[in-house]
Amino acid sequence: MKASTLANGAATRASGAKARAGDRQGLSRDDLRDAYRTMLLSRKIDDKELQLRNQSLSYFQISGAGHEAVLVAAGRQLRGGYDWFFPYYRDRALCLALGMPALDMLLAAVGSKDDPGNGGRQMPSHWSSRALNIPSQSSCVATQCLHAVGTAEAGLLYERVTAIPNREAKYHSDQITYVSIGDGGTSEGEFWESLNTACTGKLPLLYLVEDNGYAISTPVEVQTPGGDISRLVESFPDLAVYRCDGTDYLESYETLAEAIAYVRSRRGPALVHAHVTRPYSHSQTDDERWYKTAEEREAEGARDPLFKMSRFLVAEGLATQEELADMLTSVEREVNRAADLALAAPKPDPRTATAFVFSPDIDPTSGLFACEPQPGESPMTMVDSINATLKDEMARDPRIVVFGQDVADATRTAVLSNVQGKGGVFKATFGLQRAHGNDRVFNSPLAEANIIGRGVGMALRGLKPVVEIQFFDYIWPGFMQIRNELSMMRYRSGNHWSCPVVIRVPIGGYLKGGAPYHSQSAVSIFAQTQGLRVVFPSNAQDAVGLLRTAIRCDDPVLFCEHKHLYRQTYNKSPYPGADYTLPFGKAAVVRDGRDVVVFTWGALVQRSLLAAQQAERDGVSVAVVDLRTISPYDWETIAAYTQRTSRVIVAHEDPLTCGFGAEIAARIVEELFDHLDAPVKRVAAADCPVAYSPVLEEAILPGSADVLAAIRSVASY
Ligand SMILES: Cc1ncc(C[n+]2csc(CCOP(=O)(O)OP(=O)(O)O)c2C)c(N)n1
Ligand SMILES: [Mg+2]
Repeated sequence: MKASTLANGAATRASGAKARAGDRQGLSRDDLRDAYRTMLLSRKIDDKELQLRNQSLSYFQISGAGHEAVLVAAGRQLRGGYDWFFPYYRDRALCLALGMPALDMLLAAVGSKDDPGNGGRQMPSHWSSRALNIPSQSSCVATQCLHAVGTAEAGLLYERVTAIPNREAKYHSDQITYVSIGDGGTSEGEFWESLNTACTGKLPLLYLVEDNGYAISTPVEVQTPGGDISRLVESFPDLAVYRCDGTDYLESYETLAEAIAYVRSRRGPALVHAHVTRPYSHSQTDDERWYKTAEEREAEGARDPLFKMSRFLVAEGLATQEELADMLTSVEREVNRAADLALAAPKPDPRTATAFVFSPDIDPTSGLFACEPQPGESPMTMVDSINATLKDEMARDPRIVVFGQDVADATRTAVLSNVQGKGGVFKATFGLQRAHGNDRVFNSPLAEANIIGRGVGMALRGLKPVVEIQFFDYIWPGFMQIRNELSMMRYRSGNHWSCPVVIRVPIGGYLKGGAPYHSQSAVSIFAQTQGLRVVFPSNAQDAVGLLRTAIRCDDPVLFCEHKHLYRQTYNKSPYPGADYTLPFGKAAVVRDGRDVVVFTWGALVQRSLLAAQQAERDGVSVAVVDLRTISPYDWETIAAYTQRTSRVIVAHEDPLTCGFGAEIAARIVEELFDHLDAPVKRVAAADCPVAYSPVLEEAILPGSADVLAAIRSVASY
């Protein structure tokens, strides 16, 4: 019996369909036997991987055992290479049903270079296939939900932004995005952040919650109040919620058919809550007997999807015991053959270990990005220059989308003709929505992971998100997405996938009243994030050139915009033209000198210049070098000026300890010790947060007096 209710306008279905005799959802004998064979194949690959693991021929195993029925039911109704997929690590059976060969899975298990998804870089069962539209999966539970939102939105954007070249080839009007997650994973904020946007945007997104009752050893009642995730999400508007016994193939098939039809017809997102089992413990390092009783395990065993399906096939006269035994033999033969091939396949060349941290195709440090400015008439502030650059780039490339908190002129477009418009708390995005429309410039919810995770999903499908995080101080909820997804995608997939998102972020102090949560600077944390470019302009012209390079290059970029520098007069410059770019990793010698060099960036550039002018009056000739980008940084110029002056200062706004100055100083000492006449000196913020009172702020943040003191100290050493 099937119950159907309405909650907040959303169809909420508690599917109670059972595999009834004669009720086969229109599935033929061959359909059902094929489905069973795929379930069996999934289980036997798990068994083979466990064997390889025990023989130390593979290095990690996590099984899809117990989840096979609902996943084959999904995989046989979704379309690989047509729909988009963000599968959980248990989704082996889904991937097989979509068409992923057993060999590909085993190549991943043995860490072969021929692993076509991840090139031997990511763990097995972390699915990836360009042909099937499965972007490489990380190991973080729940981050994928936001990527799924982004790819679902990307389809709608390709549909609506008619200026995108060749857009018809990039979407289908009935295409859907599938994302799956475990009961434990639904506790993560990113799951809920994704539901918000899936529902507000009525996105064509299908969630499958594979509820096996445990997250490693932690039972579902710890994760979910009431222990029932579908009950919790029933109140989300436009979300169709379904439940099924995910160990029952026919019931799963019927439920997914309804959910998929709902999503394909663009009525909104759907969530299927499937109850499954997990007979092989969490992974090969876990033993569920440590926390499950024998009775519980026995009851689970009776619900094993393979056991149930084989019994059904025989009971219905769809297969004989002998035929099932033959099927098992043929599956085992297929798996053994694939394993032999995988074991014989080449391993990665150790010399490739550091390849693909960044794009091998577009090098933002190259001369291609060097050009002469074509200065306009009047000087512009840094924030206006950023605004003009965004406008020009959006006009040039219709794939660019801009979103973040308060970046739109007005979300409610009806009011646009009566109001001035917001355009960002610093007005960096002012007028972009008016100029380029609300499909391309829009406000996000107040959720930083949502912004970056959606950007990842859109970029995976070839859009160019240029997102804003309102304040650097609040970037941290998005740090998981930056560190583990954005910056890792290309590397972990062996260059099969990339997500070159630009994150613009107002940063820094000197605001008189910014306090601990509007003054932070901690670029070294991002410089330590491999795969991410970190850019930090100090003046209007550089901001234009570096932002344009950030947008046109193929790597993820953290673009730091110093709030205090947004509207100074000393760093204004005429707009250098709609094609002005600056290569990354090329410092600017903003002041030449012979005796001492200050390597710096951001707000410390001007402070160092003032200190250098003062030192000059004392007879010390000081060079000031603005690094402009931190990752990559310009070692060539650092080395040249270290050799030229032999007395080095690194000045920055990050706190002293573990600031990027430590890295530069260490490298100078390591490689250029013989050229030094004095210890390398660092000028930095005190090792404490930035306090509210201007008196305290001044004591904490480095100023020109601090730089001058350092100059005097190294000059007289
Ligand atoms: C963000 C994050 N935290 C912790 C982990 C470690 N971890 C891996 S799987 C797992 C349990 C997940 O449980 P569930 O979502 O129910 O999926 P299941 O393994 O039961 O299928 C944990 C805690 C992780 N991978 N990601
Ligand atoms: Mg679980």
